[in-house]
Amino acid sequence: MTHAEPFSIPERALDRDCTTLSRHVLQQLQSFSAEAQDLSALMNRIALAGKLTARRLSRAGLMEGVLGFAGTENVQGESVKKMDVYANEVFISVFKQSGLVCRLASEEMEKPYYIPENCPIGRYTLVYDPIDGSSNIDANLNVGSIFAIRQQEGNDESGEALDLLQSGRKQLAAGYILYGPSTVLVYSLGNGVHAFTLDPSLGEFILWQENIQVPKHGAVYSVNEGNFWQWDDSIRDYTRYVHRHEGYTGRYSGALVGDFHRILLQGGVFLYPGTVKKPEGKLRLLYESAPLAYLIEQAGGRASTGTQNILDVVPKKLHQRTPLIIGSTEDVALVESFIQEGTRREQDKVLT
Ligand code: AHM
Ligand code: MG
Repeated sequence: MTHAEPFSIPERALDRDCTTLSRHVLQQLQSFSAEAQDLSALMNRIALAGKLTARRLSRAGLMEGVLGFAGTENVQGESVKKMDVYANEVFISVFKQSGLVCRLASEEMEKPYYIPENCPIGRYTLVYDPIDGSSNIDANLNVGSIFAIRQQEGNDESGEALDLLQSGRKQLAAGYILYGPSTVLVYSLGNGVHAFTLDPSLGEFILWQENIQVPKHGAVYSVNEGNFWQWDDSIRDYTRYVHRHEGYTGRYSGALVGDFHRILLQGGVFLYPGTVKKPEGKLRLLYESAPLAYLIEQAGGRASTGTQNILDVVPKKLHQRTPLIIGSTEDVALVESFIQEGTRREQDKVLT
């Protein structure tokens, strides 16, 4: 006897198409409370910023003012691309008059941007990197946006946003949007990591994978080996190790979001250690390393500075950089073991 399928294939496809991002957020929070509605609306706004950015990127070569440098430098002395400026403003625009977010802090702004009319009700701060990997834009390669949501604490009358100088454990949610062959949004509200694909014909992010778990180990090591001459001996020793052992493969795209996404799905490790020129590495804690650390922990992986869990690092300033080693537990532990060995050697030298 054959059993009838509970759902026909078209019904299943319809059910899948109806799992939109906003519906998923409400399911995650298991509530229709005002707070849950706010977080759902907030995620929807982030998705809108992602859609606007994806639309502009997809026509980059056909429009004026998309490719190339803006002719300015950001607070960290890096040359700003036109798309950095656009995406930064898109995030601000989507939150104006939303009543949801009081403050936005990004890689492209020295100080947080306030939306005073939202502040009496919108007690959230959005921290974000509008375009991560912007050196890829002019070559039509993948880039991303990274974000985290934090609660605003106190009134911040000084405007210094000192309450943002707390560890990544204070993040209420984090995620990224990857602008690749398709546009993918990955997020967590502290209950697993979930990925959505933008269906351009619907203009909606539709659920693609729920509760993603990173493998304990993967073949990929992802690092800019052009910095070899600038590294500590411990990182050099680690790279020599992977060069000399079977089972490793190098992958580095120049956009953290893309490299992270591959590792989230397939395992492995991404590292951007300190260099001679940038002893704390290149990546910024609040809007690059901490949001991705939140996601990788939710997916069963780890993120480390080499000596400390990224989510435990308390920043001293808004644009603080930190070394980052992130990915599968076993692969992060292997890099850390080389760093510990290096520290032990240094201590031995001091003692002898
Ligand atoms: P950005 O946000 O200004 O683009 O800088 C961050 C990017 C990361 O996406 C990427 O992993 C790294 O910088 C690449 O830097 P490098 O060219 O030094 O390898
Ligand atoms: Mg970045």
